[in-house]
Amino acid sequence: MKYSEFFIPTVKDVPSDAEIISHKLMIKAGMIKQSSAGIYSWLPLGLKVLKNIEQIVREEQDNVGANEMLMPTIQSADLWIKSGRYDDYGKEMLRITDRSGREMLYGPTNEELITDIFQTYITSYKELPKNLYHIQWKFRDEVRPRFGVMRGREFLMKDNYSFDLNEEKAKISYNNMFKAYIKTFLRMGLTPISLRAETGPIGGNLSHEFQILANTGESKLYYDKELESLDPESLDPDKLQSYYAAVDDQHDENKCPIKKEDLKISRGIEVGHIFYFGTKYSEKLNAYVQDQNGKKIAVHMGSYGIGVSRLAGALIEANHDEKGIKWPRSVAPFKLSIVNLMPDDQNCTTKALDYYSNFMNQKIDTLYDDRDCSVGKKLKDNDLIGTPIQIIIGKRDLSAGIIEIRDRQLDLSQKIKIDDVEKFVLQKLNS
Ligand code: 5CA
Repeated sequence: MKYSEFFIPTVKDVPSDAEIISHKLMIKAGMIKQSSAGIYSWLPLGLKVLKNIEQIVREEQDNVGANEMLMPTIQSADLWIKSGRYDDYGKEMLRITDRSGREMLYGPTNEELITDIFQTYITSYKELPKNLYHIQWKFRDEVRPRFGVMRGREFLMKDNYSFDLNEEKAKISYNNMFKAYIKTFLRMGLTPISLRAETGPIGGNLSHEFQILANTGESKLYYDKELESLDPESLDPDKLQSYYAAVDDQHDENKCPIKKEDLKISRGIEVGHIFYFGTKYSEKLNAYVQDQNGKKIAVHMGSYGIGVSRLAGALIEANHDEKGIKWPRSVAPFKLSIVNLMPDDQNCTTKALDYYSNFMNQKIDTLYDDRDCSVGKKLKDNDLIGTPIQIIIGKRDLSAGIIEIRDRQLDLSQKIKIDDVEKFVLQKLNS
C-alpha cells in the first residue's frame, strides 16, 4: 500500500477524555474515531489490526474443532424472557421496539440464541460434543464507557458455546478452550495470566478470566512466576489452573500458598473470560438430548469470550513508548515500512520502488511511504503507527552504499550494506 493513497489521518491533539495511552495512541495514529460515547468507527489502519487479531483468534478456535457461524446483533426479547435474563440485565441492555411493537434488543451476549439454535436441531447424545462460535458486535450500555475501545458500549467479541452430555465431558471442552486461549494470546506476543473468577450475570460455578500483562493495566495481579514462561507446545490446563494467581482484592499476603520469591506482582488487563454453567440455560430453553439409555438429559454448557476490539487497545498498552505504538509482528497493520525520505530523488525512488515490489511479491504487507512531506514527519508517523521493521532510504546513505533499517520494537536503527538489506529484513521479519 502506498501511504499517499491510504487514509491514515494522524493527529497531534487528542480529546481530553482520552485518559489512557492506548486510547490516545489509537486516535493519534488515525486508527479510530469516536462516533458517540463508547462507539467507534474503525478507520483503515485500525481495521487492519482488528482483522489481524480476529484471524489469530479464529485460527486457534478452528484448530480445536470449534465451528464458526454468525448470529445476528439484534435479537427478539422472547428467549431472554424465557431464560429470566430480560429483567436481570437491567439498563445495560439496549432495548428496541420494532414497527409492530415487538420487543427487540441489541445482543450483549448470545447464550439464549445459541441454546435455541442447538435445541432446534440436536436431539441425541450421538451428536455431542458441539462447540460453536461467532465473532460479532455486542452492545452493553455501560454506565461509564471509557478507555477507548477497552470499555466500549459497542464492541467486538468472539464468543463460543460448548454443549456436552455431562459435567465431566463439559470440563474437557472447558479445558480445550482454556488451552486455545493461552495459545491465542501467546501468538499475539502477550503474556496471559489465568485466574479463577466470579461468574457474574453469565452464571455457573466455574470460571476463569484471562488477563494480559501491561504496566498500565487496570488490575493488580499476584501470581506464580511460572505463569510468565509458558511453552505453547506443552500446555496442561489442569496444571495451569493449579498455579496461584489472584487479583488485588482476592490476595491475602498471610494466606498466600507460594513462597515470596516465586510470587510476581504486575498489572493486567482482562481480555478473555470463560464459564462453565452446567444446565442453567438448557433447562430453561429446552435443550435436552437423549442419552445412551433413551433418557432425556439437559445438556451441560459453557461459554467463552474474547474481547477482540478490547485486544487492540490492550496490545498497545503492552507495546508502546513515548514515540508511539510498537506492534508485535503477528498483529501489526503493516509488517514493513519503506520510508523514502527523498521522493524527488530518482535514485531514492527507484530503490524504494524496487524494495516495495520485491517485498509485496513475497506477500509481506508493506507500507510504502512515498508522501511529499518533511523527513521529520515521515519518521515520526512511521514510529507512531508502529511498523515493526522500517527501511529508511536517504540520498546520502544511498550514495555511500548503505541503508538504514529500523527495528521499532528494539527502538534500534542500523546501517546495512545495500546488498545485505533484503536478507537482513527477512531474517528480522521471521524472528
Ligand atoms: N458470554 C460470556 C462469554 S462468551 C461473556 O459475555 N463474557 S464477558 O462478559 O466476560 O465478556 C467477554 C470478554 O469481552 C471480556 O473478557 C472482555 O475482554 C470483553 N468485553 C466485555 N465487556 C466489554 C466492553 N464493554 N468493551 C470491550 N470489551 C468488552
